Amino acid sequence: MKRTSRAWLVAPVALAAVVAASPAMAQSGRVSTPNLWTGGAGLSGITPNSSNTSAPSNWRLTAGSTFNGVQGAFDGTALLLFTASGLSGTYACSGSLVSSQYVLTAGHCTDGLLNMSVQFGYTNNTALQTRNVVSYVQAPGWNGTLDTGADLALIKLDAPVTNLPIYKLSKTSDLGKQYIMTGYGTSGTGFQNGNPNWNDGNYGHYGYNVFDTTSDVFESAWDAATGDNVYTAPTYGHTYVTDFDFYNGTPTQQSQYNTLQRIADASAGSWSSDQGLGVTEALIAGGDSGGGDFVWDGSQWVLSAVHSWGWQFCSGRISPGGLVNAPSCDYKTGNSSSYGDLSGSTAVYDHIDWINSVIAVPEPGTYGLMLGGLAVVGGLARRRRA
Ligand SMILES: [Ca+2]
Ligand SMILES: [Ca+2]
Ligand SMILES: [Ca+2]
Repeated sequence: MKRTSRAWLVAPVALAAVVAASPAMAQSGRVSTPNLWTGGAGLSGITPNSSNTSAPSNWRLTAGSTFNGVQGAFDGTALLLFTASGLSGTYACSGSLVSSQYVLTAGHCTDGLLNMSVQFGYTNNTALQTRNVVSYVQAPGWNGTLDTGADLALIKLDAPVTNLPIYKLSKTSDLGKQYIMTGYGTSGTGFQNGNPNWNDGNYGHYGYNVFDTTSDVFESAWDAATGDNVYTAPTYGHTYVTDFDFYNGTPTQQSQYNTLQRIADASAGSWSSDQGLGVTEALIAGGDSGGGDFVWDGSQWVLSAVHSWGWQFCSGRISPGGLVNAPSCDYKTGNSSSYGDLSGSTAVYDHIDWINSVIAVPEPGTYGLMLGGLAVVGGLARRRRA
């Protein structure tokens, strides 16, 4: 097996706060590029991060917010601002705390990394805690190729954080489950043409969706039907795929923009995809790369997957005169995270051993060792008293 894991070390360096002026990148096919951070542009003209019809402020990821009765449930989600070789400017990704000193993010957020700040619970330009990154390790197999299931990296903080949630990792496939996505990326409405924006960039955002299938399943079914050659073999794990279902109460349009079901129908696929979660349905956009998808296990939020890519799959594929002579399932073209677009997230359950080997999370088998250590401490204390 090819192994391309890399380690890296730098002195902590403060990041420039605001950098602008980078040309918009041409976006076709899957996109995993982190987004240029322009510092947030004030709060006028706010648009929600999803199809939510309620006030956008209801959908901000504000510090201390309660989800399923867990106060501050996502305060362990971080805004990552960084510079990297080959990228001009300061870029944004997102990440999730998996030990007191490690954050799990996307592998592509660390390619060529020069320096990075990590801001937990970032709300209205204030973070609960801020750290710098001293090193990173990319997942074995990450070489810049999306859909191999290896778009993960662990970044080490310069000092441990305290009193923030440390997320447990999902140990099984969460296919078919509803999840909540978190991140500090750009926001949009699903109706927009062109790039989502940073109008609400002073806040993180959240929304809901469903893991409908994995990328290898839908891509290989599609290729078998079309010869389109979109398939990438999942060498190291799996990538969950989600569609951004349309919602405004119009049933025919809900069906039209139910992309994953339409792909299944067009390719004799083995999955199914419902018409979405109504006003709570959302999709990631630029800057959300590396952020977490969480499932509820009955008592806590568990980190299930890490945002990897967005894909305007329908554009030019299912359209009038295309594979099926029917309306397109892409509501708007352009890198818009519009209705009908897809996102992919790297499943963490395939990578538990690697993650634990880096962050040294105590497993039940090591409790004995820990207790032994405590006994030694106790012995020392007794000796001092004697
Ligand atoms: Ca969906
Ligand atoms: Ca759907
Ligand atoms: Ca689109």
